[in-house]
Amino acid sequence: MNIRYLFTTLAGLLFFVRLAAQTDTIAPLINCKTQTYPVLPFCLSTSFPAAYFLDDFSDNATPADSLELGIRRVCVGEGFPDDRPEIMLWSSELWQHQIAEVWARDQAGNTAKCLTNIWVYENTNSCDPAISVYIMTPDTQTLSGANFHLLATHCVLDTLEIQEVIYQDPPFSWAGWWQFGGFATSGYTVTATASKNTDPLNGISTLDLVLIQKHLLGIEPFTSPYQFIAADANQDGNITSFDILLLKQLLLGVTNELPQGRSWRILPFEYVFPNPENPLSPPIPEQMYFPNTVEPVPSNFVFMGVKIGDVNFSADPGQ
Ligand SMILES: [Ca+2]
Ligand SMILES: [Ca+2]
Ligand SMILES: [Ca+2]
Repeated sequence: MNIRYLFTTLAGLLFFVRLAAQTDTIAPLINCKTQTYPVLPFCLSTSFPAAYFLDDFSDNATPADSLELGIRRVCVGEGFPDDRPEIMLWSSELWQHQIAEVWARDQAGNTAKCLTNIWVYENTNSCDPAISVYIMTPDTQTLSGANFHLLATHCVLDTLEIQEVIYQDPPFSWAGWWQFGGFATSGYTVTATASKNTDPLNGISTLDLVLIQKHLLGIEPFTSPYQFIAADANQDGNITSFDILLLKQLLLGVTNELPQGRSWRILPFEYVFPNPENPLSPPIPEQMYFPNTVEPVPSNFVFMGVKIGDVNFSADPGQ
């Protein structure tokens, strides 16, 4: 075989390889691991590269190490996940089932994907619970004995529901946070509410009725938006003499509950009143809502609890 023959053959091969690359219409081959158990070091949220979740991947024209890989959770996007070569797995997802799609793209732009089941794992058995609930009162005390309800829906995974009575220790401190075990929130739409409907008379005295009257007459207007919420006994968004009448009937024992059977109104702690002149308008939100969560994962649910009728915040939050 002479040198010239070898050169011609190589040139011919190169030509065909290049032609094949230019006309490549064949998608990459990609095989996901069916199940993976990525371990979070030191319980910390950690990124994992797409390749971690693959058994193998190849292409007819593009070398494997030049294939572009991407990963994202199911239900949160379409097409190749640009700028997502890794997936962040959160400490709040420990022990929970996630599904992600892993993608490969060759140099001609052909794509393929596969699905992988992920169980986020840790091997020290010492990770703290990742989800916390805290309910504060307007005078920064800790509300105890409220019902916490969390509903998380997903397009593929089962609906998750948590319903618990939360007991917290006063006074206000991190120790007062009520915590429960890991809970997958990524890719879910999450609604969280809290309610407490015991002891409707808690904190209500004739002094509260006098204070509402003085506010109505403009003698001593409320200074806190939570006083407005407390004064609206029938929860209709207005403070009127009818609210005073309802509270008076409760004090006199004519009735033994507040309208809608409620004792406390519990709203997201971070709610900013858009209209300080009238905090009751627009209507106050009474749930925390996170649509199709990807990141950051909601893991701390902080509420403000206002005792209906108690405008000077004298109610016992442990009662
Ligand atoms: Ca190809
Ligand atoms: Ca009212
Ligand atoms: Ca009071």
